[in-house]
Amino acid sequence: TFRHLLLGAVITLPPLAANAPLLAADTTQAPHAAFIAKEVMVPMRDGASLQTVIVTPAGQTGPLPILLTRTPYGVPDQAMIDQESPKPISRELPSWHAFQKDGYIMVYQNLRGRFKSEGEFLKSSRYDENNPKQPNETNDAWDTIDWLVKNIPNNNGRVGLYGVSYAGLTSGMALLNPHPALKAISEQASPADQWMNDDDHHYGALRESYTFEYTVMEEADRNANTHFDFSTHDVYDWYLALGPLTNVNDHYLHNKLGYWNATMAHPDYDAFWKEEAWYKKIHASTVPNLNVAGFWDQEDPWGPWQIFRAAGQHDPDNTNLIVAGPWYHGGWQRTDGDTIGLLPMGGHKTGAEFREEIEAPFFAYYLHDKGEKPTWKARMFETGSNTWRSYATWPDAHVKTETLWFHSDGTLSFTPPAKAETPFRQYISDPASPVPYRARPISPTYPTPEWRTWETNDQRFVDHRPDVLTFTSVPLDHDLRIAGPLEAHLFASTSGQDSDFIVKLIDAFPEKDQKTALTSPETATWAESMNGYQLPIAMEVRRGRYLHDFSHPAPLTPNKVTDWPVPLRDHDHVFLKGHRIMVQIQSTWFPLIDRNPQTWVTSIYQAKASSFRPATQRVYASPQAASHIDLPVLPASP
Ligand code: PG9
Repeated sequence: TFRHLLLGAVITLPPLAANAPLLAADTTQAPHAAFIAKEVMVPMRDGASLQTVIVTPAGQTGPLPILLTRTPYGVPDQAMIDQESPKPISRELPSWHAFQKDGYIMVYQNLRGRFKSEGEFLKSSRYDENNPKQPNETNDAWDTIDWLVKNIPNNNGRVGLYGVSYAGLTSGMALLNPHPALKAISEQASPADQWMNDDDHHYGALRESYTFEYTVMEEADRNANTHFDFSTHDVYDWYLALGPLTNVNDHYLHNKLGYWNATMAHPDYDAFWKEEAWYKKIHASTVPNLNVAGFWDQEDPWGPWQIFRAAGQHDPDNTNLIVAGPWYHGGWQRTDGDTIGLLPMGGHKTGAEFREEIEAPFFAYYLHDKGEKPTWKARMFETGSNTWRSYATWPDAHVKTETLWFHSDGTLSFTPPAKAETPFRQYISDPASPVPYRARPISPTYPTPEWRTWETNDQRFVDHRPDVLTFTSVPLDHDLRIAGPLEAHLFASTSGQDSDFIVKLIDAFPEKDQKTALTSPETATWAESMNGYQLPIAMEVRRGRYLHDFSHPAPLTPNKVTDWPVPLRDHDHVFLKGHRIMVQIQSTWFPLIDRNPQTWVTSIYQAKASSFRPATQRVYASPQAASHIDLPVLPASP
């Protein structure tokens, strides 16, 4: 089998997180309703049929709307369904329960090329409106909806489409040519442009560990979610020993996985990646859409904001909405959301509140004519104050930009830097000893739980490394509320001809923080405390070769001070009085981001080991070269 071709290096395990199987027998609680599940093959326009499960409430009396999810990660086949019978089949995700109060016919489908669905797996968000025969997720959604409304007895002619991540992408892509029966969508954590951000790259810097491991997971075996079997407990060691990226194919994949090959063949933002940027084809709100984003989403934190902004170009009926909260990838579906990592949410169950008070009413309004149309544009669970906020516009009209300036003595303040004797701070970045992106040992991406919450990890694990700069403010004398998009501007140089800068904006908790210290210190370990915690609020990487043109990379001039913008996405957070604002700067983030050789090569993916060299990095804080972060500040909460 193909798995053996990978030098016996791959094992199969049940998947977790956003890519978990969609249905599971509900053995944990007494059935509050019984369902009848049936597997069918739904024909697409090119002749391929897709494996689909229809779950209908037993004893359904009147017509019901259909809620559809389209996934690459597996739905149960008829044999599994029969085995579970007569137990009810229940949706594994908690939102199933919120939806059932209103009543839906739930439909789950495997994408083409996955499990029993025919055709080739696309792993693509291409859509050519001039080629109606093209196999793509927009056309497959259209054909599926058309078949469902014509073939499922007792449906009310209205379809909703929703899902997280890949299933968010397949929901969002239906916006490009919606079937007339499609009345509501909830795109949740959908990627929008896999070169610019989200799963596979951030502004052209490769998400090395994610892209490699995900490609193996989805492409090694069409009938399984496959996990690469690392030979080390700490994958940091494995990726370090791997060396240049050419070794992935030379030693492990042997050119067998199409998406990895395509990624290696297209390092720059060329026609291949531009065609994948499907959200750019959206110019108006075509179908009511509830976009959902997590502030600590470790996979697709960027896409929902782009889809929301694209559809917001023309939205006279306020049908294009966004919800964001303190969630890891899919956390709003999988947990109650009373904490993320160690961070408590002030008694709120943010996930349950989202599902019951926002998501279910949204679909009930558009598919059942129940309740009220949402009057807000954006709903955010603001962290720090731990409060749900409704906004009529995003960002709010009262937002004012305040600039946080870096100082060469390692401080941060709202006062611009004065002339200093040494107007910069510097470090040596060595690709042979890269900064880990989370505390070692680093587990594989899937299926371990650590991956989900790493973006909330305490950054003290790298504080004081000689290749990490830390800038810190004095304790705040008032609450500082930020709500909107942030951007850092470094003025920086490298002694190399290419390099990366990573910016982390951090909320540094006080050493003795009564509010958020754990309530039962007798049972907590020393590490399980928010005292002195360095909580990342925003983190991002920017690669030097693409500073001026994403499509045509160019070498940097060694030691020349360069304006280095680093977008830090949208956030809604209060830095509380007594907390300090902190910024960390580093040039490696491994193995999350592939290493930059720091010498000039035409493609980093073809670089030889000898091209990777240390470089001296400088971050400036002078009146002429004043590194800073622009913060969207709102008047303090009432
Ligand atoms: N982040 C995953 C993914 C989505 C779309 C494309 C590729 C990967 C996921 O969780 O589904």
